[in-house]
Amino acid sequence: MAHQWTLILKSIPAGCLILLLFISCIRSISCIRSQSWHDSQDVLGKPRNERRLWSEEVKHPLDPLTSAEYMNVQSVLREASLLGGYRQVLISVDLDDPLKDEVLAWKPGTPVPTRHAEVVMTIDTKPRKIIVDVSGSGRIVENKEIPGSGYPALSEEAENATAYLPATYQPFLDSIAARGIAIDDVYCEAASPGWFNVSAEENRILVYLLCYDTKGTANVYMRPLEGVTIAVDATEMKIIRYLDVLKAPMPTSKGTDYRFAAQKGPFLTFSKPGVIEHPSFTLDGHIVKWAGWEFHVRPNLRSQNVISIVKKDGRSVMYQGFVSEVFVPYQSATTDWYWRTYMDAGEYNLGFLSLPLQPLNDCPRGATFMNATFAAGPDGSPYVTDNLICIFERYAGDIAWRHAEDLPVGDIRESRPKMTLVVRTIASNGNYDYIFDWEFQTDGIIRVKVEATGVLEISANAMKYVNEANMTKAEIDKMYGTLISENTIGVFHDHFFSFHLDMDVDGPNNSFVEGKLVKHLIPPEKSLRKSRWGLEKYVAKTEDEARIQINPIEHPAQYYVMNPSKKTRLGNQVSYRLVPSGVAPSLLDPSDYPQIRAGFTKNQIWVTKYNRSEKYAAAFLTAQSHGDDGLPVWSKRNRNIEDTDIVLWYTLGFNHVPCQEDFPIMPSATTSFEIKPHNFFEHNPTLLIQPFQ
Ligand SMILES: *[C@@H]1O[C@H](CO)[C@@H](O)[C@H](O)[C@H]1NC(C)=O
Ligand SMILES: *[C@@H]1O[C@H](CO)[C@@H](O)[C@H](O)[C@H]1NC(C)=O
Ligand SMILES: *[C@@H]1O[C@H](CO)[C@@H](O)[C@H](O)[C@H]1NC(C)=O
Ligand SMILES: *[C@@H]1O[C@H](CO)[C@@H](O)[C@H](O)[C@H]1NC(C)=O
Ligand SMILES: *[C@@H]1O[C@H](CO)[C@@H](O)[C@H](O)[C@H]1NC(C)=O
Ligand SMILES: [Cu+2]
Repeated sequence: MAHQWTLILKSIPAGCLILLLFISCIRSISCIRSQSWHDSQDVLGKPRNERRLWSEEVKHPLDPLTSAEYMNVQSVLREASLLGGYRQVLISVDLDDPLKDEVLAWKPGTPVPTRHAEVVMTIDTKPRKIIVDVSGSGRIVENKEIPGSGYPALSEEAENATAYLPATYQPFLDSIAARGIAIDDVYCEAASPGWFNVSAEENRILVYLLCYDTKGTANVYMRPLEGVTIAVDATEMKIIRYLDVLKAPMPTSKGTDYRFAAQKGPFLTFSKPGVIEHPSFTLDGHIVKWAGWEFHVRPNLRSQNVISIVKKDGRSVMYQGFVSEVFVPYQSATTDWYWRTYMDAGEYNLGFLSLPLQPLNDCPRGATFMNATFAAGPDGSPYVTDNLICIFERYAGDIAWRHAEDLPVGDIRESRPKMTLVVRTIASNGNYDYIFDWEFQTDGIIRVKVEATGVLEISANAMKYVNEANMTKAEIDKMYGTLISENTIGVFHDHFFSFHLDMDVDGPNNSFVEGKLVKHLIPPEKSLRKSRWGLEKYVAKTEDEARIQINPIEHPAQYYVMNPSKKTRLGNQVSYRLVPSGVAPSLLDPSDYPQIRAGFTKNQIWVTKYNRSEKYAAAFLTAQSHGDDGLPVWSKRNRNIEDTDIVLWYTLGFNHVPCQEDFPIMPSATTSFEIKPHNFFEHNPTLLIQPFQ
């Protein structure tokens, strides 16, 4: 979930950050407002020790928009009177990818296809997509209402301005007075409320506010104004519904501070890790080359980054991979909690939420950082987020392969180090931080790792609860979570991450294969063995046949994306295998509104026919969406997916039962999956790794 501090922090006017007061907040925001694009460049120009990539040159069709292109968009919009007018809200500007065919046909060194920007706005609350041709002096080539029930991500202004409304709203002032909280200590942030088919809330862009008492702690999320619900119409900038169902005092701030400066020691210290002084990857614009891998990586407002045109040893593996959606439903149905069913990518834009990666601790020494130029509302001015992405070579002490034996002809002691290349981004979604790694291995595996860390969204609805031993079972059930500190409940919730994996294994036309592991009984006359397993492969013909709930115990299987017209020298079908992990069910009922909206969580695997418009699993318009668009709807079209361009969707997840170790800050919880070559190479592709001497 999001809040306005992201937009303050990311532009680093250091003098006006920290205080979480309404008043200083206004100051901070004017700080960023007055900061022009050129100031940002000055920030960027500061000498640093890290290598840094920040290309403002378009060398490749998929390179992100440059500041000049953003400014071109801005002037085109201004000319068309689309900026700042009555109820005209600019939400985002990003590259509109050229057609896949054009990108694949493009040859380095030749002019790139015409560059287009995709502008998302709401005009009189109606979402619109405006495509601007940014070549020459620029022009609008498309300006259309976006179909579908939802809204785009919260606008910067909505996030900002709505958070101030409670300060002048008498019922709210009464609520904080009843809790003994001073208005100057209150901090509110905007959250997207989901959709619950409540007629009073239809056809409005809504923001719900979550407010906290900042007194005595930097860990504001540990001191929520429990019981308070503030629903705001973000267009009218008006509170339309206010509830305070719990006049309870706040939990104490004791023990909530996790900052280093607040710890007393003794500290756990480590010697400085070794540095890979001369990493063996190269960067040319946004193209990364390492150990036979080649791919394009770019910052992206919605999914943080997009990895494109991934090749190994010159052969195509994947056209594009990115985080398609995130879904975090909390498992409490009380009046002040039921709506907390966040979709962080579509509702907030993960790239927009990003704060700069910190050298040394976010990414190891020797990492290369990539800055991002983004543009968002209200006027589409470009701004820079430093260190959005880091790329580094990793040696974690692991082994790529080894073998040892004592032979009459001489002993064998062969072992090869496992080196990998990591592309990392971290989204700071309000209380939570999500670390996304794309890790490329020498053996052809791409490991996609997600780590959730940060601070829990807690409930303070437990004033009399300081020890479960004093509670009845009914009282424990009514916490909908775990007591993680005195009067502090970590509420049950899930984390789902949908990945869009447009696999192009040795070319765009692929098939999806489910290889079922099947038990065979063996008659007694055939063998002393009574059973064995064998592999039965099914090629999915339609989207229907590729909706899979992974169940390794009852339905063991392997999953491949195969190129039906490519075979190895031994006649095996050239494939990449999806190796699932982090399999978690969504236990919400299919009729429950959040589940309708996040229907993609029903299956871990989906395969769809490639369609340029079908990128985001919970639809392009996600906020307050009704589930009338998105992956389940596309899949229901039941298109042919055999020997054609297909997209593999994988949903990684975990059901989070908080525990005391998650307080006051949560140790990283890690999940990952792999895409792994399977009869793609003729033999182990890592034979040529030279051992360390
Ligand atoms: C944020 O809100 C404050 C107070 O209402 C206002 O002064 C400021 O201009 C707003 N900034 C933006 C970007 O809307
Ligand atoms: C929403 O509510 C209306 C009116 O009560 C009802 O007709 C409709 O079926 C509901 N929609 C969903 C998806 O449940
Ligand atoms: C609560 O439980 C703890 C641990 O069993 C016990 O020491 C304490 O006396 C109990 N307090 C009350 C008020 O029952
Ligand atoms: C491509 O996707 C869009 C959006 O879902 C849809 O309107 C269109 O019909 C799709 N085209 C095909 C050929 O499936
Ligand atoms: C891929 O398959 C489509 C049909 O789905 C066909 O039109 C196209 O020619 C094929 N492309 C290649 C490169 O084989
Ligand atoms: Cu969690």
